[in-house]
Amino acid sequence: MNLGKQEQLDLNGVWSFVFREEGLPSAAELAQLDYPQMETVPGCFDTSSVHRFARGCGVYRREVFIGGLCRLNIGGIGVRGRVFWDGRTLGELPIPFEDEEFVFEAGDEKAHTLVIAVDNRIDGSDDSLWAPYYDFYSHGGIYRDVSIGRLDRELRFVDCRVTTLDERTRTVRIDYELEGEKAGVSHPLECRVDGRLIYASGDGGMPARGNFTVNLPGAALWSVDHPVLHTLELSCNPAAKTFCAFGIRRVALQNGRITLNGEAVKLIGVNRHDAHPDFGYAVPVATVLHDLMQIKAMGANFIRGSHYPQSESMLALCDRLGLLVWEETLGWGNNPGSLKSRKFLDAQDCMARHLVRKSWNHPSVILHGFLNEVYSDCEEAEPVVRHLAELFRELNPSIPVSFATCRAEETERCVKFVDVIAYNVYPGWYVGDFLAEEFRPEDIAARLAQVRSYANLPENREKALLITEIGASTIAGAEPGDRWSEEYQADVDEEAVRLVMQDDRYSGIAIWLFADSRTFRTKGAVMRPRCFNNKGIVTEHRIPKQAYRRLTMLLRGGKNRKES
Ligand code: ADA
Repeated sequence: MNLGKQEQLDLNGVWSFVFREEGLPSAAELAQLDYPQMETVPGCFDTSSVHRFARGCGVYRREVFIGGLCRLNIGGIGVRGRVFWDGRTLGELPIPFEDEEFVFEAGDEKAHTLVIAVDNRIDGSDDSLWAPYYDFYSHGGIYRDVSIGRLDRELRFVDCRVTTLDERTRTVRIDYELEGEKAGVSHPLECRVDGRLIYASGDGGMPARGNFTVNLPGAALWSVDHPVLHTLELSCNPAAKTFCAFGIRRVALQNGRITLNGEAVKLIGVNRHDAHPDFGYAVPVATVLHDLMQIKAMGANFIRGSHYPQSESMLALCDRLGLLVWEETLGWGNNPGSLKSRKFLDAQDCMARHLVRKSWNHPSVILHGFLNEVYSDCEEAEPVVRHLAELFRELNPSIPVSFATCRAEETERCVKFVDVIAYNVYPGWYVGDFLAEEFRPEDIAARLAQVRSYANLPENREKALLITEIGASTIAGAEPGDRWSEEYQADVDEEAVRLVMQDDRYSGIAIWLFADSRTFRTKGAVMRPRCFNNKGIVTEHRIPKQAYRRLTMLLRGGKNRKES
Protein backbone atom coordinates (compact mmCIF):
# COMPACT_ATOMS: atom_id res chain seq x y z
CA MET A 1 0.00 0.00 0.00
CA ASN A 2 1.31 3.46 -0.82
CA LEU A 3 1.33 4.41 2.83
CA GLY A 4 3.75 6.80 4.44
CA LYS A 5 6.52 6.07 1.96
CA GLN A 6 7.90 9.54 2.65
CA GLU A 7 9.39 8.24 5.87
CA GLN A 8 11.30 5.45 4.17
CA LEU A 9 14.98 5.54 3.29
CA ASP A 10 15.65 4.04 -0.13
CA LEU A 11 18.14 1.16 0.09
CA ASN A 12 18.32 0.46 -3.64
CA GLY A 13 21.78 0.62 -5.18
CA VAL A 14 24.94 -1.46 -5.36
CA TRP A 15 25.30 -4.03 -2.57
CA SER A 16 28.16 -6.44 -1.78
CA PHE A 17 27.45 -9.95 -3.05
CA VAL A 18 28.47 -13.57 -2.91
CA PHE A 19 27.02 -16.61 -4.66
CA ARG A 20 26.98 -20.09 -3.10
CA GLU A 21 25.63 -23.31 -4.51
CA GLU A 22 24.04 -24.36 -1.23
CA GLY A 23 20.70 -23.10 0.04
CA LEU A 24 19.93 -20.16 2.31
CA PRO A 25 22.62 -19.72 4.99
CA SER A 26 21.96 -20.03 8.72
CA ALA A 27 23.15 -17.19 10.96
CA ALA A 28 26.24 -19.29 11.82
CA GLU A 29 27.07 -19.90 8.15
CA LEU A 30 26.55 -16.24 7.40
CA ALA A 31 29.39 -15.30 9.76
CA GLN A 32 31.79 -17.32 7.55
CA LEU A 33 30.93 -15.54 4.29
CA ASP A 34 33.07 -13.04 2.39
CA TYR A 35 31.50 -10.78 -0.21
CA PRO A 36 33.99 -10.45 -3.07
CA GLN A 37 31.46 -9.30 -5.66
CA MET A 38 28.77 -6.69 -6.19
CA GLU A 39 25.20 -6.78 -7.45
CA THR A 40 22.49 -4.18 -7.76
CA VAL A 41 19.32 -4.07 -5.73
CA PRO A 42 16.84 -4.54 -7.31
CA GLY A 43 18.57 -7.08 -9.54
CA CYS A 44 18.65 -10.73 -10.59
CA PHE A 45 22.09 -12.27 -10.13
CA ASP A 46 21.43 -14.99 -12.70
CA THR A 47 21.11 -12.48 -15.54
CA SER A 48 24.76 -11.35 -15.11
CA SER A 49 27.52 -12.81 -17.29
CA VAL A 50 29.16 -14.23 -14.14
CA HIS A 51 26.21 -16.16 -12.73
CA ARG A 52 24.10 -16.62 -15.82
CA PHE A 53 21.57 -19.43 -15.25
CA ALA A 54 23.30 -20.33 -11.97
CA ARG A 55 21.20 -22.24 -9.46
CA GLY A 56 21.80 -21.59 -5.80
CA CYS A 57 21.87 -18.75 -3.35
CA GLY A 58 22.78 -15.11 -3.86
CA VAL A 59 23.70 -13.25 -0.68
CA TYR A 60 23.40 -9.45 -0.76
CA ARG A 61 24.87 -7.22 1.96
CA ARG A 62 25.00 -3.51 2.74
CA GLU A 63 25.43 -1.13 5.67
CA VAL A 64 22.51 0.95 6.91
CA PHE A 65 22.87 3.94 9.24
CA ILE A 66 19.77 3.95 11.44
CA GLY A 67 18.54 3.03 14.93
CA GLY A 68 15.44 2.56 17.09
CA LEU A 69 12.20 0.92 16.07
CA CYS A 70 12.32 0.38 12.30
CA ARG A 71 10.25 -0.88 9.43
CA LEU A 72 12.07 -2.69 6.61
CA ASN A 73 10.16 -3.08 3.33
CA ILE A 74 11.19 -5.62 0.72
CA GLY A 75 9.06 -5.28 -2.40
CA GLY A 76 9.57 -8.84 -3.69
CA ILE A 77 12.27 -11.48 -4.12
CA GLY A 78 12.66 -14.81 -5.87
CA VAL A 79 12.42 -17.60 -5.27
CA ARG A 80 12.70 -17.62 -1.47
CA GLY A 81 14.80 -15.63 0.95
CA ARG A 82 16.02 -14.91 4.45
CA VAL A 83 16.81 -11.57 6.05
CA PHE A 84 19.56 -10.87 8.61
CA TRP A 85 20.21 -7.76 10.70
CA ASP A 86 23.66 -7.52 12.28
CA GLY A 87 24.12 -11.26 11.76
CA ARG A 88 20.84 -12.29 13.44
CA THR A 89 17.96 -13.80 11.47
CA LEU A 90 15.21 -11.20 11.12
CA GLY A 91 12.77 -13.33 9.15
CA GLU A 92 11.94 -15.43 6.13
CA LEU A 93 10.74 -14.50 2.65
CA PRO A 94 8.96 -17.70 1.66
CA ILE A 95 6.82 -16.40 -1.22
CA PRO A 96 8.14 -15.17 -4.58
CA PHE A 97 7.13 -11.62 -5.59
CA GLU A 98 5.49 -10.96 -2.22
CA ASP A 99 6.00 -7.55 -0.65
CA GLU A 100 7.07 -8.08 2.97
CA GLU A 101 7.63 -5.76 5.87
CA PHE A 102 9.55 -6.36 9.07
CA VAL A 103 9.04 -4.16 12.13
CA PHE A 104 11.98 -4.62 14.52
CA GLU A 105 14.36 -3.01 17.01
CA ALA A 106 17.36 -1.93 14.97
CA GLY A 107 19.53 -1.06 18.01
CA ASP A 108 21.53 2.14 18.60
CA GLU A 109 21.76 4.75 15.89
CA LYS A 110 24.87 3.62 14.04
CA ALA A 111 25.94 1.60 11.00
CA HIS A 112 24.25 -1.81 10.93
CA THR A 113 24.57 -4.70 8.50
CA LEU A 114 21.60 -5.80 6.44
CA VAL A 115 21.83 -9.08 4.52
CA ILE A 116 19.19 -10.53 2.20
CA ALA A 117 19.88 -14.05 0.93
CA VAL A 118 17.81 -15.43 -1.95
CA ASP A 119 17.69 -18.95 -3.34
CA ASN A 120 16.46 -19.58 -6.88
CA ARG A 121 16.24 -23.36 -6.79
CA ILE A 122 12.84 -24.94 -7.32
CA ASP A 123 11.94 -28.55 -6.69
CA GLY A 124 8.50 -28.92 -8.24
CA SER A 125 7.07 -30.65 -5.16
CA ASP A 126 3.37 -30.21 -4.40
CA ASP A 127 4.25 -27.58 -1.80
CA SER A 128 6.27 -25.40 -4.11
CA LEU A 129 4.89 -22.11 -5.33
CA TRP A 130 7.00 -22.05 -8.48
CA ALA A 131 7.46 -25.29 -10.40
CA PRO A 132 9.62 -26.31 -13.38
CA TYR A 133 6.48 -26.81 -15.48
CA TYR A 134 5.53 -23.11 -15.19
CA ASP A 135 5.97 -21.19 -18.43
CA PHE A 136 8.22 -18.48 -16.95
CA TYR A 137 11.77 -18.74 -15.71
CA SER A 138 12.54 -18.68 -11.98
CA HIS A 139 15.19 -15.98 -11.75
CA GLY A 140 17.05 -15.49 -8.49
CA GLY A 141 17.31 -12.03 -7.03
CA ILE A 142 15.82 -9.13 -5.19
CA TYR A 143 13.15 -8.22 -7.71
CA ARG A 144 11.84 -5.02 -6.20
CA ASP A 145 12.62 -1.98 -4.05
CA VAL A 146 14.08 -2.23 -0.57
CA SER A 147 13.59 0.59 1.93
CA ILE A 148 13.76 1.20 5.66
CA GLY A 149 12.19 3.78 7.97
CA ARG A 150 12.35 4.71 11.63
CA LEU A 151 9.00 4.39 13.39
CA ASP A 152 7.48 6.53 16.10
CA ARG A 153 7.09 4.31 19.15
CA GLU A 154 4.12 6.22 20.50
CA LEU A 155 1.81 6.58 17.52
CA ARG A 156 1.97 5.79 13.82
CA PHE A 157 -0.41 5.02 10.98
CA VAL A 158 -0.27 1.48 9.69
CA ASP A 159 -3.30 1.65 7.44
CA CYS A 160 -5.01 4.28 5.31
CA ARG A 161 -7.42 3.09 2.63
CA VAL A 162 -9.86 4.98 0.44
CA THR A 163 -12.93 3.28 -1.06
CA THR A 164 -15.34 4.96 -3.47
CA LEU A 165 -18.89 4.33 -2.24
CA ASP A 166 -20.78 6.49 -4.74
CA GLU A 167 -18.98 8.18 -7.59
CA ARG A 168 -21.99 10.40 -8.45
CA THR A 169 -21.94 12.11 -5.05
CA ARG A 170 -18.15 11.68 -4.75
CA THR A 171 -18.67 9.77 -1.50
CA VAL A 172 -15.64 7.92 -0.23
CA ARG A 173 -14.94 5.93 2.92
CA ILE A 174 -11.58 6.29 4.60
CA ASP A 175 -10.33 3.43 6.76
CA TYR A 176 -7.34 3.97 8.99
CA GLU A 177 -5.41 2.22 11.73
CA LEU A 178 -2.99 3.54 14.33
CA GLU A 179 -0.41 1.55 16.23
CA GLY A 180 1.98 2.32 19.08
CA GLU A 181 2.19 2.76 22.84
CA LYS A 182 -0.43 5.53 22.76
CA ALA A 183 -2.78 3.88 20.29
CA GLY A 184 -5.05 2.67 23.10
CA VAL A 185 -6.60 6.09 23.81
CA SER A 186 -8.69 8.28 21.49
CA HIS A 187 -6.94 10.86 19.33
CA PRO A 188 -8.21 13.85 17.41
CA LEU A 189 -7.91 13.10 13.73
CA GLU A 190 -7.83 15.44 10.75
CA CYS A 191 -8.14 14.59 7.11
CA ARG A 192 -7.21 16.71 4.11
CA VAL A 193 -7.84 15.99 0.45
CA ASP A 194 -5.74 17.95 -2.02
CA GLY A 195 -4.75 20.23 0.85
CA ARG A 196 -8.33 21.06 1.92
CA LEU A 197 -9.54 20.08 5.39
CA ILE A 198 -12.51 17.77 4.84
CA TYR A 199 -12.88 16.01 8.16
CA ALA A 200 -11.95 16.70 11.79
CA SER A 201 -12.97 14.38 14.57
CA GLY A 202 -13.21 17.07 17.26
CA ASP A 203 -11.81 16.79 20.78
CA GLY A 204 -13.57 13.51 21.51
CA GLY A 205 -11.10 11.95 19.13
CA MET A 206 -11.16 8.68 17.30
CA PRO A 207 -10.24 5.10 18.27
CA ALA A 208 -7.04 3.50 17.03
CA ARG A 209 -8.87 1.85 14.20
CA GLY A 210 -11.92 3.02 12.34
CA ASN A 211 -13.38 4.73 9.34
CA PHE A 212 -15.39 7.76 8.32
CA THR A 213 -17.24 8.79 5.20
CA VAL A 214 -16.87 12.10 3.37
CA ASN A 215 -18.26 13.75 0.26
CA LEU A 216 -15.89 15.49 -2.10
CA PRO A 217 -18.22 17.64 -4.22
CA GLY A 218 -16.71 18.66 -7.51
CA ALA A 219 -13.73 16.31 -7.20
CA ALA A 220 -12.72 14.80 -10.55
CA LEU A 221 -13.34 11.11 -11.12
CA TRP A 222 -10.61 8.69 -12.18
CA SER A 223 -11.05 7.15 -15.63
CA VAL A 224 -8.99 5.76 -18.49
CA ASP A 225 -9.19 9.04 -20.40
CA HIS A 226 -8.84 11.30 -17.35
CA PRO A 227 -6.83 9.44 -14.75
CA VAL A 228 -7.08 12.11 -12.06
CA LEU A 229 -5.52 11.30 -8.70
CA HIS A 230 -6.10 13.06 -5.40
CA THR A 231 -3.88 13.28 -2.33
CA LEU A 232 -5.17 12.26 1.06
CA GLU A 233 -3.38 13.34 4.23
CA LEU A 234 -4.24 12.03 7.68
CA SER A 235 -2.83 13.58 10.79
CA CYS A 236 -3.34 12.74 14.37
CA ASN A 237 -2.45 14.61 17.47
CA PRO A 238 -0.20 15.93 15.48
CA ALA A 239 2.62 13.42 15.82
CA ALA A 240 1.35 10.75 13.45
CA LYS A 241 0.89 11.64 9.81
CA THR A 242 0.50 9.73 6.62
CA PHE A 243 -0.58 10.31 3.05
CA CYS A 244 -1.58 8.40 -0.03
CA ALA A 245 -2.73 9.04 -3.57
CA PHE A 246 -6.15 7.73 -4.58
CA GLY A 247 -8.66 7.94 -7.41
CA ILE A 248 -12.43 8.18 -7.24
CA ARG A 249 -13.80 5.30 -9.27
CA ARG A 250 -16.21 2.46 -8.70
CA VAL A 251 -16.02 -0.93 -10.36
CA ALA A 252 -19.17 -3.04 -10.58
CA LEU A 253 -20.80 -5.87 -12.48
CA GLN A 254 -24.14 -5.07 -14.10
CA ASN A 255 -26.07 -7.42 -16.36
CA GLY A 256 -22.99 -9.40 -17.25
CA ARG A 257 -20.82 -6.36 -17.98
CA ILE A 258 -17.95 -4.75 -16.07
CA THR A 259 -18.73 -1.13 -15.34
CA LEU A 260 -16.49 1.71 -14.31
CA ASN A 261 -18.28 4.64 -12.71
CA GLY A 262 -21.58 3.20 -13.88
CA GLU A 263 -20.64 2.78 -17.55
CA ALA A 264 -19.85 -0.47 -19.30
CA VAL A 265 -16.19 -0.67 -20.13
CA LYS A 266 -14.52 -2.80 -22.81
CA LEU A 267 -11.11 -4.00 -21.71
CA ILE A 268 -8.70 -4.35 -24.61
CA GLY A 269 -5.12 -5.11 -23.89
CA VAL A 270 -2.34 -7.56 -23.23
CA ASN A 271 -0.88 -9.92 -20.69
CA ARG A 272 2.45 -8.68 -19.44
CA HIS A 273 5.24 -10.53 -17.67
CA ASP A 274 7.09 -8.09 -15.45
CA ALA A 275 10.29 -9.45 -16.98
CA HIS A 276 13.14 -8.53 -19.27
CA PRO A 277 16.03 -10.70 -20.52
CA ASP A 278 18.65 -8.29 -19.19
CA PHE A 279 17.07 -7.81 -15.76
CA GLY A 280 14.91 -10.87 -15.05
CA TYR A 281 12.07 -9.75 -12.79
CA ALA A 282 13.95 -6.70 -11.55
CA VAL A 283 12.73 -4.57 -14.44
CA PRO A 284 13.94 -0.98 -14.04
CA VAL A 285 11.15 1.51 -13.58
CA ALA A 286 12.19 3.27 -16.81
CA THR A 287 11.54 0.06 -18.75
CA VAL A 288 8.25 -0.52 -16.94
CA LEU A 289 7.15 3.02 -17.82
CA HIS A 290 8.17 2.58 -21.44
CA ASP A 291 6.30 -0.74 -21.62
CA LEU A 292 3.16 0.87 -20.29
CA MET A 293 3.50 3.81 -22.68
CA GLN A 294 3.96 1.37 -25.56
CA ILE A 295 0.83 -0.52 -24.52
CA LYS A 296 -1.15 2.70 -24.16
CA ALA A 297 0.15 4.00 -27.50
CA MET A 298 -1.29 0.91 -29.17
CA GLY A 299 -4.72 2.12 -28.09
CA ALA A 300 -5.08 -0.50 -25.35
CA ASN A 301 -6.56 0.22 -21.94
CA PHE A 302 -5.95 -3.06 -20.11
CA ILE A 303 -3.10 -5.16 -18.71
CA ARG A 304 -3.37 -8.56 -17.13
CA GLY A 305 -0.45 -8.75 -14.74
CA SER A 306 0.40 -12.37 -15.48
CA HIS A 307 0.99 -14.43 -13.34
CA TYR A 308 2.03 -12.84 -10.03
CA PRO A 309 1.49 -9.66 -8.01
CA GLN A 310 2.69 -6.44 -9.61
CA SER A 311 5.13 -3.95 -8.12
CA GLU A 312 3.80 -0.83 -6.39
CA SER A 313 5.63 1.29 -8.91
CA MET A 314 3.97 -0.49 -11.85
CA LEU A 315 0.53 0.05 -10.30
CA ALA A 316 1.29 3.69 -9.54
CA LEU A 317 2.26 4.22 -13.20
CA CYS A 318 -0.96 2.58 -14.40
CA ASP A 319 -2.88 4.90 -12.04
CA ARG A 320 -1.23 7.88 -13.69
CA LEU A 321 -1.47 6.63 -17.28
CA GLY A 322 -5.07 5.45 -17.06
CA LEU A 323 -4.48 1.74 -17.63
CA LEU A 324 -6.79 -0.86 -16.08
CA VAL A 325 -5.17 -3.83 -14.36
CA TRP A 326 -6.13 -7.41 -13.54
CA GLU A 327 -3.80 -8.28 -10.66
CA GLU A 328 -3.30 -11.90 -9.70
CA THR A 329 -1.40 -13.99 -7.21
CA LEU A 330 1.29 -16.44 -8.30
CA GLY A 331 0.11 -19.68 -9.89
CA TRP A 332 0.27 -21.63 -13.13
CA GLY A 333 -1.58 -24.82 -14.00
CA ASN A 334 -1.46 -26.05 -10.42
CA ASN A 335 -2.49 -29.68 -10.06
CA PRO A 336 -4.50 -31.71 -7.53
CA GLY A 337 -1.35 -32.53 -5.55
CA SER A 338 -0.72 -28.87 -4.80
CA LEU A 339 -4.40 -28.28 -4.16
CA LYS A 340 -4.14 -30.75 -1.29
CA SER A 341 -0.92 -29.29 0.16
CA ARG A 342 -1.54 -27.24 3.33
CA LYS A 343 1.65 -25.31 2.74
CA PHE A 344 0.66 -24.40 -0.81
CA LEU A 345 -2.85 -23.40 0.28
CA ASP A 346 -1.69 -21.28 3.22
CA ALA A 347 0.62 -19.43 0.85
CA GLN A 348 -2.37 -18.69 -1.45
CA ASP A 349 -4.20 -17.01 1.46
CA CYS A 350 -1.12 -15.07 2.40
CA MET A 351 -0.64 -13.86 -1.18
CA ALA A 352 -4.29 -12.81 -1.39
CA ARG A 353 -4.01 -10.73 1.80
CA HIS A 354 -0.83 -9.02 0.63
CA LEU A 355 -2.13 -8.34 -2.86
CA VAL A 356 -5.41 -6.84 -1.68
CA ARG A 357 -3.71 -4.60 0.87
CA LYS A 358 -1.07 -3.41 -1.57
CA SER A 359 -3.43 -2.65 -4.44
CA TRP A 360 -6.24 -1.01 -2.46
CA ASN A 361 -5.45 2.63 -3.20
CA HIS A 362 -4.57 1.98 -6.83
CA PRO A 363 -7.60 2.91 -8.94
CA SER A 364 -6.05 1.08 -11.91
CA VAL A 365 -6.63 -2.29 -10.23
CA ILE A 366 -10.16 -3.31 -11.18
CA LEU A 367 -9.97 -7.10 -11.06
CA HIS A 368 -8.40 -9.57 -8.66
CA GLY A 369 -7.31 -13.01 -9.83
CA PHE A 370 -5.59 -16.16 -8.59
CA LEU A 371 -4.29 -19.58 -9.69
CA ASN A 372 -4.00 -19.15 -13.46
CA GLU A 373 -5.20 -22.30 -15.24
CA VAL A 374 -5.57 -24.32 -12.04
CA TYR A 375 -6.95 -27.83 -12.64
CA SER A 376 -10.42 -26.41 -12.25
CA ASP A 377 -12.03 -29.49 -13.76
CA CYS A 378 -11.00 -31.67 -10.81
CA GLU A 379 -12.80 -32.20 -7.54
CA GLU A 380 -9.89 -30.94 -5.44
CA ALA A 381 -10.11 -27.50 -7.05
CA GLU A 382 -13.68 -26.77 -5.95
CA PRO A 383 -13.10 -26.04 -2.25
CA VAL A 384 -9.89 -24.15 -3.05
CA VAL A 385 -11.40 -21.88 -5.69
CA ARG A 386 -14.53 -21.30 -3.61
CA HIS A 387 -12.42 -20.39 -0.58
CA LEU A 388 -10.10 -18.05 -2.48
CA ALA A 389 -12.98 -16.26 -4.22
CA GLU A 390 -14.68 -15.75 -0.85
CA LEU A 391 -11.46 -14.60 0.76
CA PHE A 392 -10.78 -11.99 -1.93
CA ARG A 393 -14.38 -10.72 -1.64
CA GLU A 394 -14.17 -10.58 2.13
CA LEU A 395 -10.87 -8.69 1.98
CA ASN A 396 -12.11 -6.19 -0.59
CA PRO A 397 -15.76 -6.50 -1.66
CA SER A 398 -15.41 -3.60 -4.10
CA ILE A 399 -13.28 -5.51 -6.64
CA PRO A 400 -14.64 -8.45 -8.71
CA VAL A 401 -12.63 -11.66 -8.50
CA SER A 402 -11.82 -14.39 -11.00
CA PHE A 403 -9.28 -16.95 -12.17
CA ALA A 404 -8.32 -17.69 -15.76
CA THR A 405 -9.42 -21.12 -16.91
CA CYS A 406 -8.35 -23.19 -19.90
CA ARG A 407 -10.56 -26.17 -19.10
CA ALA A 408 -13.26 -27.32 -21.51
CA GLU A 409 -16.61 -25.73 -20.67
CA GLU A 410 -18.27 -29.12 -20.14
CA THR A 411 -15.74 -30.18 -17.51
CA GLU A 412 -15.12 -26.81 -15.84
CA ARG A 413 -16.26 -26.99 -12.19
CA CYS A 414 -15.17 -23.71 -10.60
CA VAL A 415 -16.46 -20.80 -12.68
CA LYS A 416 -19.57 -20.86 -10.51
CA PHE A 417 -17.56 -19.41 -7.62
CA VAL A 418 -16.23 -16.29 -9.36
CA ASP A 419 -17.64 -13.01 -10.67
CA VAL A 420 -16.03 -13.00 -14.09
CA ILE A 421 -15.71 -15.87 -16.58
CA ALA A 422 -12.15 -15.60 -17.80
CA TYR A 423 -11.08 -17.95 -20.59
CA ASN A 424 -7.61 -18.64 -21.94
CA VAL A 425 -8.15 -20.02 -25.45
CA TYR A 426 -5.74 -20.68 -28.31
CA PRO A 427 -7.68 -21.26 -31.56
CA GLY A 428 -5.27 -20.77 -34.41
CA TRP A 429 -2.41 -22.04 -32.30
CA TYR A 430 -2.85 -25.19 -30.19
CA VAL A 431 -4.91 -27.87 -31.90
CA GLY A 432 -5.00 -30.83 -29.53
CA ASP A 433 -1.37 -31.92 -29.18
CA PHE A 434 -0.37 -30.16 -32.39
CA LEU A 435 0.11 -26.64 -33.65
CA ALA A 436 -2.13 -25.04 -36.26
CA GLU A 437 -0.92 -25.09 -39.85
CA GLU A 438 -2.77 -22.27 -41.51
CA PHE A 439 -4.75 -19.23 -40.48
CA ARG A 440 -8.49 -19.88 -40.46
CA PRO A 441 -10.44 -16.93 -39.07
CA GLU A 442 -13.50 -19.15 -38.69
CA ASP A 443 -11.67 -21.21 -36.05
CA ILE A 444 -11.26 -18.12 -33.91
CA ALA A 445 -14.86 -17.05 -34.38
CA ALA A 446 -16.05 -20.58 -33.55
CA ARG A 447 -14.09 -20.81 -30.29
CA LEU A 448 -15.19 -17.36 -29.11
CA ALA A 449 -18.78 -18.28 -29.93
CA GLN A 450 -18.50 -21.46 -27.83
CA VAL A 451 -17.26 -19.49 -24.86
CA ARG A 452 -20.03 -16.94 -25.36
CA SER A 453 -22.67 -19.73 -25.37
CA TYR A 454 -21.25 -21.02 -22.11
CA ALA A 455 -21.42 -17.52 -20.64
CA ASN A 456 -25.05 -17.26 -21.72
CA LEU A 457 -26.17 -20.32 -19.76
CA PRO A 458 -28.71 -19.23 -17.12
CA GLU A 459 -26.27 -19.86 -14.25
CA ASN A 460 -23.58 -17.73 -15.92
CA ARG A 461 -25.59 -14.91 -17.40
CA GLU A 462 -24.90 -12.41 -14.63
CA LYS A 463 -21.15 -12.94 -14.81
CA ALA A 464 -18.94 -10.75 -16.96
CA LEU A 465 -16.96 -12.46 -19.72
CA LEU A 466 -13.33 -11.99 -20.67
CA ILE A 467 -10.84 -13.67 -22.95
CA THR A 468 -7.81 -13.52 -20.68
CA GLU A 469 -5.42 -15.13 -23.17
CA ILE A 470 -5.34 -15.74 -26.89
CA GLY A 471 -2.44 -15.49 -29.30
CA ALA A 472 0.15 -17.15 -31.48
CA SER A 473 3.93 -17.39 -31.61
CA THR A 474 6.32 -15.90 -34.08
CA ILE A 475 10.02 -15.24 -34.12
CA ALA A 476 10.53 -11.62 -35.12
CA GLY A 477 11.51 -11.46 -38.76
CA ALA A 478 9.70 -14.64 -39.81
CA GLU A 479 8.30 -13.80 -43.24
CA PRO A 480 4.98 -14.55 -44.90
CA GLY A 481 5.30 -18.07 -46.17
CA ASP A 482 7.32 -19.17 -43.15
CA ARG A 483 5.34 -21.34 -40.80
CA TRP A 484 4.16 -19.01 -37.99
CA SER A 485 5.31 -15.85 -39.62
CA GLU A 486 4.84 -12.43 -38.09
CA GLU A 487 1.87 -12.10 -40.39
CA TYR A 488 0.32 -15.31 -39.04
CA GLN A 489 0.51 -14.02 -35.48
CA ALA A 490 -0.88 -10.64 -36.51
CA ASP A 491 -3.80 -12.35 -38.28
CA VAL A 492 -4.72 -14.36 -35.17
CA ASP A 493 -4.37 -11.45 -32.73
CA GLU A 494 -6.19 -8.95 -34.91
CA GLU A 495 -9.09 -11.28 -35.64
CA ALA A 496 -9.54 -12.08 -31.95
CA VAL A 497 -9.55 -8.44 -30.88
CA ARG A 498 -11.85 -7.44 -33.72
CA LEU A 499 -14.40 -10.12 -32.78
CA VAL A 500 -14.38 -9.22 -29.10
CA MET A 501 -14.69 -5.51 -29.84
CA GLN A 502 -17.88 -6.04 -31.80
CA ASP A 503 -19.49 -8.50 -29.37
CA ASP A 504 -21.28 -6.89 -26.43
CA ARG A 505 -21.35 -10.09 -24.40
CA TYR A 506 -17.60 -9.80 -24.05
CA SER A 507 -16.21 -7.31 -21.52
CA GLY A 508 -12.77 -7.62 -22.98
CA ILE A 509 -9.69 -9.43 -24.17
CA ALA A 510 -6.03 -9.63 -23.25
CA ILE A 511 -3.70 -10.84 -25.99
CA TRP A 512 -1.07 -13.31 -24.87
CA LEU A 513 1.56 -11.65 -24.70
CA PHE A 514 3.07 -8.17 -24.58
CA ALA A 515 6.79 -9.05 -24.84
CA ASP A 516 8.51 -12.38 -25.54
CA SER A 517 9.52 -13.83 -22.17
CA ARG A 518 12.12 -16.30 -21.00
CA THR A 519 10.94 -19.71 -19.92
CA PHE A 520 12.48 -23.02 -18.89
CA ARG A 521 14.42 -25.14 -21.32
CA THR A 522 12.26 -28.11 -20.37
CA LYS A 523 9.36 -26.59 -22.32
CA GLY A 524 10.98 -28.10 -25.43
CA ALA A 525 12.59 -26.50 -28.43
CA VAL A 526 9.58 -26.93 -30.69
CA MET A 527 7.12 -25.31 -28.35
CA ARG A 528 9.49 -22.67 -27.01
CA PRO A 529 12.29 -21.92 -29.50
CA ARG A 530 15.15 -19.95 -27.85
CA CYS A 531 13.65 -20.92 -24.43
CA PHE A 532 11.28 -17.99 -24.83
CA ASN A 533 7.54 -17.80 -24.97
CA ASN A 534 7.47 -16.12 -28.39
CA LYS A 535 3.86 -14.95 -28.43
CA GLY A 536 4.93 -11.39 -27.65
CA ILE A 537 3.57 -8.68 -29.91
CA VAL A 538 6.93 -7.05 -29.27
CA THR A 539 10.25 -8.85 -28.89
CA GLU A 540 11.90 -9.32 -25.51
CA HIS A 541 13.70 -6.03 -26.19
CA ARG A 542 10.36 -4.39 -27.02
CA ILE A 543 10.79 -4.08 -30.79
CA PRO A 544 7.30 -4.18 -32.34
CA LYS A 545 6.32 -7.20 -34.40
CA GLN A 546 3.72 -6.90 -37.11
CA ALA A 547 0.98 -7.83 -34.60
CA TYR A 548 1.74 -4.71 -32.54
CA ARG A 549 1.45 -2.51 -35.60
CA ARG A 550 -1.69 -4.22 -36.82
CA LEU A 551 -3.40 -3.94 -33.42
CA THR A 552 -2.42 -0.28 -33.24
CA MET A 553 -4.14 0.30 -36.59
CA LEU A 554 -7.23 -1.49 -35.37
CA LEU A 555 -7.46 0.20 -31.98
CA ARG A 556 -6.41 3.68 -32.98
CA GLY A 557 -9.05 3.71 -35.69
CA GLY A 558 -6.62 3.59 -38.58
CA LYS A 559 -7.32 1.63 -41.70
CA ASN A 560 -7.41 -2.05 -40.89
CA ARG A 561 -5.07 -3.27 -43.56
CA LYS A 562 -2.57 -6.08 -43.64
CA GLU A 563 1.08 -5.39 -44.20
CA SER A 564 2.70 -7.55 -46.79
C1 ADA B 1 -1.22 -20.59 -20.98
C2 ADA B 1 -0.56 -19.83 -19.84
C3 ADA B 1 0.46 -18.84 -20.29
C4 ADA B 1 1.27 -19.36 -21.47
C5 ADA B 1 0.35 -19.74 -22.60
C6 ADA B 1 1.09 -20.30 -23.82
O1 ADA B 1 -2.45 -20.19 -21.30
O2 ADA B 1 -1.49 -19.23 -18.98
O3 ADA B 1 1.28 -18.53 -19.20
O4 ADA B 1 2.00 -20.46 -21.05
O5 ADA B 1 -0.51 -20.75 -22.15
O6 ADA B 1 1.87 -19.57 -24.41
O7 ADA B 1 0.91 -21.48 -24.14
